[in-house]
Amino acid sequence: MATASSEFWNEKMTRLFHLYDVDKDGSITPVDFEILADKLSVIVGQGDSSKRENYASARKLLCEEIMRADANNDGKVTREEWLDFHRRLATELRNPGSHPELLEQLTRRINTTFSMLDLNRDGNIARDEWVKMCTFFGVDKNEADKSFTSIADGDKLQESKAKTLFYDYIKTDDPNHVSNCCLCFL
Ligand SMILES: [Ca+2]
Ligand SMILES: [Ca+2]
Ligand SMILES: [Ca+2]
Repeated sequence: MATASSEFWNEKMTRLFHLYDVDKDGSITPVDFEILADKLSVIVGQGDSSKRENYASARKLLCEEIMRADANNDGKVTREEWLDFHRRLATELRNPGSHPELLEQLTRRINTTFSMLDLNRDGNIARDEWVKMCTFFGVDKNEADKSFTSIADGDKLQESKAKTLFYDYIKTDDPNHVSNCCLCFL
């Protein structure tokens, strides 16, 4: 618990909070997801209807998983609720067993995130998919490219490796951990 609350970890999770608080009103609500989804749909492409449907349901699922952090059920996730929620997730990841339902929830969220990131749905993340999504969330293009090189095997990031990085991102309080480049995806 102490390790999951390190200054670095708090900062990392706060950054993630601000990323989701798209309208910058100080809390995460379903409205933020609407705005985010509208912007993201440009990247995802509106080509065919099955793609659109998949994307819409992924987005709904992700919103549901994130809104679980709303401990007092007032429809808003405050920064405190967000940090509390992720502290519980990190603790469960470090010592699995006490709250298996938390792991199930996080797994659903991570699966959804992966499927949204895998734009062409071929089961792995290509360099251009990674860079596109990173730059969408404001990461410098060269930085994104460099981080991809450090985590991928050549020009592909396999599904299992990507998901391990996502779990590590929530779990680790090590400022030098390779998973820290996943900041935009959870
Ligand atoms: Ca908001
Ligand atoms: Ca709340
Ligand atoms: Ca792909």
